[in-house]
Amino acid sequence: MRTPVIAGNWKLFKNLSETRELLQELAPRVAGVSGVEIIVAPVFTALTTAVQAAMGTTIRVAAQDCFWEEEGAFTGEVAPGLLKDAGCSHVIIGHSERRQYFGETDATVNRKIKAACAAGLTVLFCVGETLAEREAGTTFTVIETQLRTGLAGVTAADLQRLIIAYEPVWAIGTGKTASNEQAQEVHARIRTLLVSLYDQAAADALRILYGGSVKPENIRGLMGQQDIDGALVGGASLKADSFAAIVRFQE
Ligand code: G2H
Repeated sequence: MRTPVIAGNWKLFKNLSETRELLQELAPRVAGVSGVEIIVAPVFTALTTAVQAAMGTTIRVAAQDCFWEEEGAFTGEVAPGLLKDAGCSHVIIGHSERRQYFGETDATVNRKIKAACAAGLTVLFCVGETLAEREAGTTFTVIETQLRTGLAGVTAADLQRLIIAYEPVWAIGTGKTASNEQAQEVHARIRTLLVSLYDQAAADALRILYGGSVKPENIRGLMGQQDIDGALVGGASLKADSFAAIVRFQE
């Protein structure tokens, strides 16, 4: 009942010609796939190139971050409305790399989510625990805080513009994937929390993606879990063959 989402986070890779090339390679490989939402998130400078290259395909374009104000003296920032204007439909907010290297906090994530929803973007809201937090047994408390703070003031109507991505930090770019069961356990806990924050229907409708070393080899097992509704893919989204194989997980 929840349409799966496969999103490629290209991080700081691919210039303009590489962006065009990757989308040209990807488009025929995913043409004809139905019932899966396909998203790619290139760097800011390549967003309009990606939007143009994806025209006429079912591939949608996301930014990797945004600011919470629409305009003003904020040197270096990009407003959600400008992303919409550039043709983006989605934006990733709260990725662990932003939290780890760029001072992103649950409070700034919250402001960004509300601004992005107000601008009409769909948000891929990332949460996840570090290895130290998992080993200390605080995985769920960390994720609960990220969710409660990140979603503060986010209305039930806004929630329809949200996709959550659970990305255990220890599984990102490390080649270590959470086991299907480890991921499912957290996804189920996230959905239960959403029931208490909103209601059962809203929680049932919301897509929760898994992210962290997703590859063609592990996507089927992950997608076989009841509460895993898709994937946020980093490394394996940088090659058309591997990303297309992930998109085509049902075949
Ligand atoms: C997690 C993921 C994409 P990777 O950051 O968001 O990257 O698949 O390379 O672990």
